[in-house]
Amino acid sequence: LARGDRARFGAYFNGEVASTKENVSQMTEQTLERSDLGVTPLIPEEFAARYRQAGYWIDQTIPEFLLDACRAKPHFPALVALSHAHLQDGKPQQVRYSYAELEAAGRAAAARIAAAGVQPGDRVLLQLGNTAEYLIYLMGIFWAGALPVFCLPQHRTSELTHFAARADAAAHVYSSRTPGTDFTALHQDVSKQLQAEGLNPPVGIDTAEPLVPLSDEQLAEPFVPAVIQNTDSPRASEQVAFLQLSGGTTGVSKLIPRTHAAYLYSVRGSADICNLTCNTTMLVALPAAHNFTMSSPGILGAMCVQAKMVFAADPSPQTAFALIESEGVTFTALVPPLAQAWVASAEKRGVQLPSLSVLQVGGAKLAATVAGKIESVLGVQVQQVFGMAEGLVNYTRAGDSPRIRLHTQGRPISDDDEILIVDDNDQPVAPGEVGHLLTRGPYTIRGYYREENANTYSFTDEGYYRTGDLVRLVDGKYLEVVGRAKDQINRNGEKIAVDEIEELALAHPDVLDAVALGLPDEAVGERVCLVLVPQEGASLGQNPRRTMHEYFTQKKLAAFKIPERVEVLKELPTTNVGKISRRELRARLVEMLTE
Ligand code: AMP
Ligand code: DBH
Repeated sequence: LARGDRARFGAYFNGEVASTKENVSQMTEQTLERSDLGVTPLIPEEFAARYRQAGYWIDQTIPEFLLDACRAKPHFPALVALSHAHLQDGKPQQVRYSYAELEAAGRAAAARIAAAGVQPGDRVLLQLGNTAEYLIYLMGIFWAGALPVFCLPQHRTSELTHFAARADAAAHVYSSRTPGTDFTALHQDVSKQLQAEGLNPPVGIDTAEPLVPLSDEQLAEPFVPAVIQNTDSPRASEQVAFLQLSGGTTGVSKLIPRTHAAYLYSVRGSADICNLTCNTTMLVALPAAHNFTMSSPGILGAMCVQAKMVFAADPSPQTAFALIESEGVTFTALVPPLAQAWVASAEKRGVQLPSLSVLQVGGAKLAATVAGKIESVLGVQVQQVFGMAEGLVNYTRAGDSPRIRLHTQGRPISDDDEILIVDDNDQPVAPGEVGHLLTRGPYTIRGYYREENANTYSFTDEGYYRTGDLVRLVDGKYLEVVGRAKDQINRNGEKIAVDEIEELALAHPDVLDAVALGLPDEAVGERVCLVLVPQEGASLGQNPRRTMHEYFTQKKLAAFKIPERVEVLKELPTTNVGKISRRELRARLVEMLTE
């Protein structure tokens, strides 16, 4: 590793102005003097010392963890998935990898990524569906010493340009065989957009192109993954390992800097709570890049114990039930609307899933009635998972009573996860009362990546993360999520910040005012609804929904964020005299529109 690279990446986290791209456009809106600009800040040493002492943080990086995982039981089955680099009759072929084969493929991917010019410490946009290449290139990025930025396949130019600029991404990993979208064109569009902003575009890496396998001699060579120093911390394991996305409470998704040691603690803790073993067969049906799918216990949890992973190309009951049967799946995870769809489909078709023992549900609130049906209809135990990419993850446990399992969202992984439930003035509410959930602990971040402004209101002075969730304590230790104070729409577990939608809508020449809101929906949890007030004398056409759909598509926004219902009003209803609270207004409109 060249000294210069280290300094270059270090600069992001220390707030110095060092990199070439750093100085240009976009980022100059931020004050670059603050010493905590990057990680803002890392967990303070007094806490870090405690977490090391308790054995939560061990001196292992994710690249080392991945290598150890592959070498612990090399001949065990690791992965069954579709591959875009291996075709059969022109279609993605199902491939199988043992852990040793996974290591070989991951090292070939690392070689390709390095050959593309990616340097240790660089950030790489990873934008793949649930294919074999997702895991192989994820390992490749880590083993090349780079930091993945977990994008979703649904992201388009609008989001990708933002992430690439914010993370100063060196590469964009995608598949040109992703059905329905031309990713080569998308990559070019993002590059063009970045260039127009005076930024360097990332190099494109198309995973549909087969990897050049390493020779036996190459594989026999000792392999040490590159490790990068990107903060002042002397321990590589306490450096930032990757950037995860937040649904965020305001604006476009923020980047979440997670460190190796803290993240791996949450992974080991999760695998343990979920009783994963090398006999577990895990179906990965939710998008692989989600924090839930990656770590709760998800892909990394499975690798932790050398379990077998089966990737579903989509989470539909048709696809998933067939894989559960053919591969003997024992464990899987869904968001509530999908869990409901599985129950309905199993009921209708009389399907039994005898191999499946646990169905995790998380990402949005699960209704107790649906939780009950999961158990009675599917014959599996439900496990509720209430987590966030910022850190804190709660689980119901196998031994919990049905009352706890069906009606609460569980309790934290760690005894050292600190929970505060407070009122609007940050004062603790009485036990059992509803309040805002604040948290800090051994795997919860203390700040977003390069978001100085957002960090001042997303975190308290004592370093607690303001989750934006309204919760209450049950039996002194379980959390029940009763609502949400943050302005966010939760569609199928995908979080959408309302002001990202509102800001874009307001940029439309015929729009005077706009409020985005989530309307309750059976199929996806919540649908994006946009309430518009047109400019005087302007019209939004015969079909405002179509007008806005075309407009948002032209703005190159991920399709899941595009309003599915558009209402036009002469004026917005006022909430009360004085200051208009948009949140209150939203609540009024939701009430009005769901009547
Ligand atoms: P993010 O910060 O984008 O990772 O999204 C995390 C948010 O998803 C949480 O703060 C909750 O609002 C929501 N969430 C996740 N799991 C659950 C759950 N089991 N029940 C209710 N809300 C959930
Ligand atoms: O919604 C989430 O972000 C989430 C849900 C469950 C999460 O990040 C997690 C578990 O780790």
